[in-house]
Amino acid sequence: MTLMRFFTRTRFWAVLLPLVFVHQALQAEIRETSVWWLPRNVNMFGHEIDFIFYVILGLTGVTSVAVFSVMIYFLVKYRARPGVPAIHSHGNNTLEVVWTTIPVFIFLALAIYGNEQWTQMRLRQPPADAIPVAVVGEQFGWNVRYPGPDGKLATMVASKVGKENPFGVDPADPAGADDFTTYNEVVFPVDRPIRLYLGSKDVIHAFYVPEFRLYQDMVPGRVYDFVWLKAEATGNFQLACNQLCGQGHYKMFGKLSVVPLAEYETWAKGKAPTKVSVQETKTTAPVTVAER
Ligand SMILES: [Cu+2]
Repeated sequence: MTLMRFFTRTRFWAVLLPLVFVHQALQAEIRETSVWWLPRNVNMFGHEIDFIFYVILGLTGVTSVAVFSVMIYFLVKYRARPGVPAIHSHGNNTLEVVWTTIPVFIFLALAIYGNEQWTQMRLRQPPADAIPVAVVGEQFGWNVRYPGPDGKLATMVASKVGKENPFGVDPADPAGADDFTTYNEVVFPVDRPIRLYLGSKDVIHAFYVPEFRLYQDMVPGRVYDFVWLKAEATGNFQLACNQLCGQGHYKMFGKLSVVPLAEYETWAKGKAPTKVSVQETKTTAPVTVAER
């Protein structure tokens, strides 16, 4: 009774409802599209992931409606009534076999399909024209390394990743001489495969972009070189860390843009270190440190 009075007589709703609306407005601010449903998908692999999501949602949705309908019907129909004797059921073998066999085949189909999609996403070699991009998480931001005109990234060695060398590269590596780095700024060209090299400087972080349907934990001491993607549409997204990685976790996010190839090339040219600055970097600081 006291609880009822709280809901009906206090200003509970007057306080709660505006909060709900403010929360939704903030959500809309954070997400580019679709506050109520899945964010839009812009990755090549996302179609299959969304497909299996809808299949599972449909199966479990139909099943739960059916189960609850039968349950409520039986609750009412077989309720205790004076003078009506109880029915003692000892099971039904046919029913048992049917409702065990059908789910077995459904789960098998889901497992086989899911396994095949995972193979495509993570076990297949990325296409040869994929642009390599290294992303290394740290408390609390993203170090990003792009190849220069040679299209090659310096080799990343997990054991060399550290405070002063976020990408774990050898400063003498010729492939890395023209690499350039950004901080909390990621730009990908549309319709071009991107091969990621993911790592962490300190604690576990996670590369997570809902619009790419892509999630990968980054455990320190490893380089993840098997994650790749291909964006099919342009747009601005957020690369937000999805592992609680410390007190500043909430602010660990980078701007991620997918742009036309020409725009990407212009952007990269503007970032690429000139020959002179590479020489300077080599003599003054042997290790490339990400820009702040
Ligand atoms: Cu993090």
